[in-house]
Amino acid sequence: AQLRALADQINAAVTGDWTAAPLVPGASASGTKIAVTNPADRRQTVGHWQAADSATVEQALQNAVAAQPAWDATPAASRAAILEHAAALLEARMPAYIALCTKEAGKTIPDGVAEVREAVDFLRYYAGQARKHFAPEALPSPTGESNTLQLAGRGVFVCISPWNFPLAIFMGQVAAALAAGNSVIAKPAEQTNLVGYAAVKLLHEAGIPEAVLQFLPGDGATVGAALTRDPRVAGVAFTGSTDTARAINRAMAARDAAIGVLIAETGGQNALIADSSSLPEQLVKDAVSSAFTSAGQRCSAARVLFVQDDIADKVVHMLAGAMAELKVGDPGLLSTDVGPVIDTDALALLEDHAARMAKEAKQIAVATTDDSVAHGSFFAPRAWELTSLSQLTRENFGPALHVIRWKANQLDQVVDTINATGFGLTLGIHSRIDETIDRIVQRAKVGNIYVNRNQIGAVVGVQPFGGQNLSGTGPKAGGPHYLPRFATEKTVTVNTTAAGGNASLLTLG
Ligand code: UN1
Repeated sequence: AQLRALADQINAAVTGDWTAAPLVPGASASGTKIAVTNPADRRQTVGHWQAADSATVEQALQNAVAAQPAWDATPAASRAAILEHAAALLEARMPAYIALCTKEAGKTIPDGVAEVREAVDFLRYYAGQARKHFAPEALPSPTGESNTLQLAGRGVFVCISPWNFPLAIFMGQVAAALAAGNSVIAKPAEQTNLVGYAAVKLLHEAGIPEAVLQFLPGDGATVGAALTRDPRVAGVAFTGSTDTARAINRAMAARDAAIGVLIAETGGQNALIADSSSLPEQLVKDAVSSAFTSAGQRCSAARVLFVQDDIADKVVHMLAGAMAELKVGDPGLLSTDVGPVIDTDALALLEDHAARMAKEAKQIAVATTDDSVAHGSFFAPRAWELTSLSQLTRENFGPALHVIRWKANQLDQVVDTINATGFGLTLGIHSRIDETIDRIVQRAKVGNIYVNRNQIGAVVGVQPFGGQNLSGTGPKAGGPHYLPRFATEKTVTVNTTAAGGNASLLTLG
């Protein structure tokens, strides 16, 4: 009932025409307005956005450089208080932000609730982290001197965010960079400019100065590339594809400037390993949740279920049954389990994959859809049975699950095959044998391991999230090492003797 009341509020919040434009003090508005359509029904215009041109990018960089020292000099506790104020504002306005996530990104209402919740959690978590890490740390101080280690902002940080968590990950990156004393230029994914714009407006209202946090919507080639190759940028936080992370890394390395820092969270080819001791009902429930929640558009989502052959027939049968129950359709309806994929390009890639699977694999199930999906970018959840992981040549970012059987003596080989993809983000394990669980945990080269539960939905501060190798650079978002990576360290040594000179004129070593 509570959720229904919220759904009513959310639908009531969906009015008017949202517009997202660059937020750059001193830049003149220019550029054509581009329509934003609803992924669930492409005939509906949700709002408009305006891309930043190169003069606006240049203005943003100048502003960011000029504004950073004063922001860095603001006590960390004051910066934290502003972020906490933003968290409170966001909590108070949840329905409108959920509505935006639903209309622009096709999020279901439960996903929208989780999205806003996670954004609030990130704001509070990094505020707390700033208070903790920015307190100067006393170091061993021999007689006559005092040594401290202090953190400071690196300078200008660029945050490039994904469309799949347009509010939560956007807010997380920006909050960490701001908390650490950087000025920030935020570039949202092109598919979710409206959500990004609304997030930045909220942070300004909470007290972040407009030149300290600027908003630059635009395409990767114009805006993203111009920012990442600019020597004035000290660091980049990026979440998205591995290929784009590589391009950013190359652009930063080619600059005639100080070596910048790249914090990247990228893709996965996430597996779920189930042995014959696992409980089939629980396994299927968790596999369905991990593979199809958010229409499979989470980098944490399960893509491959490795199931031991003794229970495989039963599990495949139950999986088909569970998938037949999935409701695919309007994300604004509380009864919907699976909404649309983000856009027609994403849909085309998935349809391409389905066409290839039709030739190379055995289809286990396809969820049913009705006429309500005719005008949106919907892909009915599907599962196929493969003979080898090598049949998957890329991350299929959507509701597509693949099943592979394994035999009792092949456990290490299964883990090695998963490691050999080079990705290392999430791994699910379903087993009731402690030795088996320990063996997999020890051998797997992945960032987040989930045992006997679903493998999505890492909670900020509770399950720090992020992968290895092709899946990202670390440190983990929502973990204790993330914020310090946005900062630089200063060791300050002060001579505390009254005379002012060195305590001893003879220095040893
Ligand atoms: C992503 O999809 O980019 O664990 C990250 C989860 C989310 C993070 C997903 N908290 O599913």
